[in-house]
Formats: sequence, structure tokens, C-alpha cells
Amino acid sequence: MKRLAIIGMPMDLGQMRRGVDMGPSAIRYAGINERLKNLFDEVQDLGDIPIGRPEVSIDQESNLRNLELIAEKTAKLAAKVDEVIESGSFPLVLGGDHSIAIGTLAGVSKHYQNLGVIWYDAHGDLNTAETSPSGNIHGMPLAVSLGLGHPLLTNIGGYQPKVKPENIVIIGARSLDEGERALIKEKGIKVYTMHEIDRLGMTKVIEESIQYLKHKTDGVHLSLDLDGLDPAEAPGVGTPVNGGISYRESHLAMEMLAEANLVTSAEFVEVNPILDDKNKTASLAVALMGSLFGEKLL
Ligand code: 4U7
Ligand code: MN
Ligand code: MN
Ligand code: MN
Repeated sequence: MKRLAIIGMPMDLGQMRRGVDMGPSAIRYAGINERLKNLFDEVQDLGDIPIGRPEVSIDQESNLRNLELIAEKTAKLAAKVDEVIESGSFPLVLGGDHSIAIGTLAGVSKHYQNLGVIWYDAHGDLNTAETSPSGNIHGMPLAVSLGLGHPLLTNIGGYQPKVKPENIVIIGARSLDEGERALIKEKGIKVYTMHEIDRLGMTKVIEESIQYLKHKTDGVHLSLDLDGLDPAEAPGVGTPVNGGISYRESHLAMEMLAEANLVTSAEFVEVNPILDDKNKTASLAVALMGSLFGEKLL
């Protein structure tokens, strides 16, 4: 039995542009159920983790925006993701800004000795309070998962780290801050920047990524930030960066991952319908999910 469980995480507290909290609705409206129902024996939509309308705040001591709230809400997501995996379903989380990955990974990584992570993103999301130029936690979830950052975040689920640096592949990077670059070098994190994608082609990038992760991991989480794609194709994102991965390259990447049967959990984040053009970005997310879960053209 192949079962999929969809979890909405309508949280926008990790950054400053409102609207990304409507991402899960936009993705549902774009037809996620229709698209995926034939690719699984059962597709279950578990609805949204309740976020409410909490008052935003800046932690005086750490300078982190909405620290306590994000810790509280991502812990709830972690528990739900944990429960879904426990029940034998594939967890698919809909964001929400990328800070939600702190919760997803806390829930997923309990179940694996050596979790692999594919971080499909224009950014590294490897900042800490010390290196962040913005104080926005959506720029930090990968660092948090490595055990770097505020203890309220790194200790979610009661253990850390969630991921080892050698089990991470970043794909699509083209906007890395100083501290992120230093951390990538220090930890030897594998990164395919846009330069490598142009140079090698997406086929090689994904083939290499699969080879890199296949033998040393017992599960792979795909964290797909829609801003990894070019803003011409994915305009509905809060932090667009020109010169991104194309629609076709992204489909190819998802299809190759499907063939390799490597991915064991996934999240699609940063869809902001207020900034979007007729739900184009949410529709793109749904189309990519189709490819990721094995939809065939013929
Ligand atoms: B996203 C940034 F400074 N690096 O930390 C930061 F450029 O989840 C952007 O990838 C982070 O969208 C983008 O604020 C986070 C900035
Ligand atoms: Mn991101
Ligand atoms: Mn990003
Ligand atoms: Mn973003």
C-alpha cells in the first residue's frame, strides 16, 4: 500500500512578507488531490497545523524574529510528521515559509540513522543569529538542522543534530551570504550552484546527487523552495533571485528522483499567492509533485 499524507503548514513568521501563510490553500486550489490521487493507493489530506494570528515579535536577546512562536509551531509540525511516518504514509508538507523545515526535519529525522537532504533553493538557508543579515528564520532552517543556531530551534524533538553535513546536497544556489559560504567550506557541504547546473546540465547534477546520497543514507528528504526556480516561472515567492532553475530542468530533476525511488519525505515551501501571477507558482508546485511521485507522460 502506497499512501500519501498531505500536511499544510500555513506559517509566515520566518520572514516579513505576508501572504506565504496562504501557500497551502493556493497549492490545494491548484489541484493537488486530483493530480496525485492516481499515483498512490490512498491520498489523505490532514488539513493544516493551526497557526492562528499570533502577534509578531523580535527576541530582544537573540535578534531573531518570532523565535518562540516558530519554535512552538514547528514542534507541532514535527509531531504530526512523526505520526504520519509512524502510520506508514509518505509525508508531504505544504508551506508556509521555509522556517517550517525546522519542524519537518525534526519529525522526519527521528526515523532515520542517516537522513539525506536535498535542498532545492536559490539560498543556502545556513544562517545563524550571528551571520544572518535579516534576522529572518526562513534563512536558517538548514543550519538549525545541523544543530547550529538557537537552542529553542535546534532542540525541537529533543535531539540534535537532525542531519549530518555530508548527507546534504544543495541544488540551485545563487544567493549565499558570507557566513553561509564559510560554513559550506568548513563543513564540506555539497553544493550545486547555478554555475554547476549550467555547466554540467541537470541530468548530471541529479545523477551525481543520487550517487552521492544513495549508499550512505537510509532515507532522503526533499526540501523544495520554489525560489530555486527562476522567478519568470515561479513569480509567487518572497525572496526571488534571477537566473534560476528552469521549469523543464526542475521536471527532469523530479522525474529522475522518482525513477531512483530515493525520496522518502518532501516539502514544497515559500509559495506566496499574493505575489503570484494567477496561481502560477502553486500550479508549478503541483506539477512538480506529479513528476516527483512518478507521473508519466506516456
Ligand atoms: B529562503 C537571506 F540575506 N539569506 O538570511 C537571509 F539574502 O527560505 C535570504 O531560502 C534568506 O527563501 C531566504 O535573510 C530564505 C538574505
Ligand atoms: Mn529556502
Ligand atoms: Mn530560497
Ligand atoms: Mn524565499
